[in-house]
Amino acid sequence: MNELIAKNNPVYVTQPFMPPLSEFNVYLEKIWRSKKLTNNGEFHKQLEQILCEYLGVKYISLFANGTLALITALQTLGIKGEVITTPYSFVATTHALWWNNIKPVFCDIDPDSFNLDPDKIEKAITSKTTAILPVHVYGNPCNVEKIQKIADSYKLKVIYDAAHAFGVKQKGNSILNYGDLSILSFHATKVFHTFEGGAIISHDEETKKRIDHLKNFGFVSEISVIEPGINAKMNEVQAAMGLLQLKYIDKNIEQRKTVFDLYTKELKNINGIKLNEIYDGISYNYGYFPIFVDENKFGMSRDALFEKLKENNIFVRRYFYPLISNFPKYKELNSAKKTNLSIANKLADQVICLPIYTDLEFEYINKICSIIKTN
Ligand code: T4K
Repeated sequence: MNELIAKNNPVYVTQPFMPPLSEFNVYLEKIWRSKKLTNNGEFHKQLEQILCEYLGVKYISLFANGTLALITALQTLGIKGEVITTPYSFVATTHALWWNNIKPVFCDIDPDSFNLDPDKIEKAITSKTTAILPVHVYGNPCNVEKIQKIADSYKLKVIYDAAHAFGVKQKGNSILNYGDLSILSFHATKVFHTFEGGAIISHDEETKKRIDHLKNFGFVSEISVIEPGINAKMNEVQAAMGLLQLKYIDKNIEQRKTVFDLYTKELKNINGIKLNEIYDGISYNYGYFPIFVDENKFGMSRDALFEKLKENNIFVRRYFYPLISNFPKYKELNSAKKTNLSIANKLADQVICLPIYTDLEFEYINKICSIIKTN
């Protein structure tokens, strides 16, 4: 029986940041009084405006969740045919293509950033390709310049799944400013959350308007519906949580960095454990702490380590295992063959994401590291 991490108080891969309830109650009282619960309410409007300023982007449209934002982003640009994407992501990335009747074409990833390898994209382009859907996995920026160059020369659209990349900047510029559109997730497990939630970042007013119509059934006025939109609106309680989260976001990211640095210090020289590299010139959000276990060098398999942590009441996640391309719905696709995705398959078999969140106690981090070290 572990004394430090007790069964009735387990450690999870993440925990949402909960602002003081008294502060949330102030928002709730306003919502109660106004009786405006959803459909572009006051808090919704405020959050869109403040997020634009905080993130350094031109236009943002809030959504009920990140998956609906992804599905709508593809609708907004009228994407059809085939889209090149990464198998190393949460299933929602590929599911969004499926929901739009688009064929996913999987492309292998880069072993250091864990993102789509731009050098392998061109080989996957066919006459049916209309877009590229990369993911900034764990908040690591994709090679946005190279991807844009390929997109420009083949006249393809680029939609970034930036679900993990809230606040990430490259040379001072938001990573969300690249590509035609980017989507965010504000799920409870994310660095910034609104219980459930998401957003699309766009770069011009016309596109922002179109997105806003599409997330509201296609309505452009009380009696006019321009096309079959969906109901993907964020409600006022979600928006209020977002406003409150923003008050604490810088401090929260700073605390996450402390956790990230402590893990890095403890785990950086272990034979058979590879860490997520951090590069100069990038502001990270420290949303995830993936480690990659090379069984031959480490002397224990990833899954054995996963079980050992579990026995100690530490519930980690293997993001992203299984690979999306190995799920029954997608595995028969030509591009899903393991020989086409060797790096993604290898990393998916090695990955464990360790617990990381704002108020994770240092003694727990030390305990987790000592379990890993005494394999
Ligand atoms: N694209 C990418 C690249 C994504 O990663 C995601 C979502 C999306 C798109 C889609 O965005 P959304 O439609 O979700 O907005 C979680 C999340 O459900 C999912 O949002 C996220 N990615 C994915 C990476 O992780 P699970 O199945 O691992 O979540 P769950 O419920 O097992 O939570 C993990 C741990 O977090 C739990 O063990 C305990 C803790 N937890 C969780 C929740 C929900 C809490 O302490 N409180 C909570 O309320 O998928």
